[in-house]
Amino acid sequence: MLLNRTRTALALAAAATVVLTTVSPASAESTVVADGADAAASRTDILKVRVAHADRRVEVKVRFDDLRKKADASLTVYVDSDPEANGPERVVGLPLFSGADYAMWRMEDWEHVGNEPVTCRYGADYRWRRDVVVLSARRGCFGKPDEVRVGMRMRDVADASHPVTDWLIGRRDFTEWLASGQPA
Ligand SMILES: [Ca+2]
Ligand SMILES: [Ca+2]
Repeated sequence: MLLNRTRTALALAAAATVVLTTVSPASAESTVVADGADAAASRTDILKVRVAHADRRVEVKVRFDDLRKKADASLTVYVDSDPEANGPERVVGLPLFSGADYAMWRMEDWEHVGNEPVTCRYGADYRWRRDVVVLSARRGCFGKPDEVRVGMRMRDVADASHPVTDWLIGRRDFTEWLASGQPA
């Protein structure tokens, strides 16, 4: 009996340590969204997304069903950084195949604005064998906002007569707002 109580106390102590680590004010806020296999007609069905707002950058990790170098699909990632202005302020278009380029643009009211892509530090890492794409952008790309939230849409036109669209969560939906790890 005494032994059991001791074990419980140890377990509680370990749990408390984990909580303290997670709520540290200097840590980045992150969220994971499981989108599920709701676009199974496409190999690039969005399955799971992790967004982290760190002190210097925003990182978006997307896992697909089956990412291949030969495909006819694209991912559009929307980054909302201003709650006062309708829609996302930035959009990144990424090919979901090998050999094409990605680019970041400005957006207002869900419309592209400007004739030139945004010039700032960002990049995409394609992990083909893991079916993962990681988009990473410096916070300066978004004007170093207090909070960001991210939405995205996959579009697959491999079968032109049956295009497949998969929005994360739902059409024009976003993750929760995520504060930066940067102290105010
Ligand atoms: Ca999905
Ligand atoms: Ca906005």
